Amino acid sequence: MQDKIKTYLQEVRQRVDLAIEQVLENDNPLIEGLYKSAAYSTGGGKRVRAVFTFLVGNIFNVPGEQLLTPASAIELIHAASLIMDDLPYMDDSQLRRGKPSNHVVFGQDVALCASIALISEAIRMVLEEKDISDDKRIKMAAILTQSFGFDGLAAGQYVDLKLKRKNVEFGIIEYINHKKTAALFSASGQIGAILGQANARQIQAISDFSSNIGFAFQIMDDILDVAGDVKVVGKDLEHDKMNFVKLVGMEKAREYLFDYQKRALEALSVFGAQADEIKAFAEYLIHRVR
Ligand code: GRG
Repeated sequence: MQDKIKTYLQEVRQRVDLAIEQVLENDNPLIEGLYKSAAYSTGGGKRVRAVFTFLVGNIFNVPGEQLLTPASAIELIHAASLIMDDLPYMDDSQLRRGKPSNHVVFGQDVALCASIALISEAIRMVLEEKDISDDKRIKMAAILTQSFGFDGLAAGQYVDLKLKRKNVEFGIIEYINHKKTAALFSASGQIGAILGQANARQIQAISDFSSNIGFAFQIMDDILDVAGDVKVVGKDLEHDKMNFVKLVGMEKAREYLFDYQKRALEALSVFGAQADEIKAFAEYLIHRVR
């Protein structure tokens, strides 16, 4: 099953990479630099959020053509957040996806403009997708916008940046991980569920899976931050502001990782064998090396 999921990841990655390349085609020489900066940071990701949208959509037999645009939009938002996260007044990271961070190459001013343009493009492409009904497009746009604002990335990043290092409560860590990382996973899953016209019970199951696996994904990110190989991980290590491993130790962090994975898998029980691919995906996420 792991080989199958890795092949599927590769397949979706290729489709999403192509869709993003097409959406970032530009014919205005005046803003060529802006597009170059945006394109620079949209390439090279694992595309796990897009794949999750596809996997949820597959449970409900949603055609791939309907999933491609929203899945690509999620990846644009994710790329925008990485550009911002690397800025000197945020995480101050020089390396991302194995190459110099966006602001190192294009400057902070351009990096910020590219990031904003990518978020804008993500919402535009979902709202203008012709093959999806108005109702679903509006719901998806609402989910996407919620994922990066006061209830998502920006909120998580704010608390992470302003967190006092000492006496960190677990509730605060939970908040940061849920908003900074799980929020985009949740949006990815919910979009697949909306396109599949899932019922309330199924939406709840996807939401529970997403928040738990998103949390586990962040713990794994923190583990790689401490114990990964910079050449493989492709970003500055020992750099993240709040690190779960530094806080609870490696052994306990691994316990939490498997505990969140278990909770995520339990949430999928309503789907029976239809969720086997998502289960394999969860396994991949927590055993990844980058
Ligand atoms: C976008 C409006 C807006 C706000 C951004 C900067 C910020 C606010 C939030 C930071 C969010 C952030 C970077 C969280 C880290 C999540 C994470 C674990 C990223 C790594 O994801 P991977 O491993 O990366 O999927 P690739 O490179 O494979 O895509």
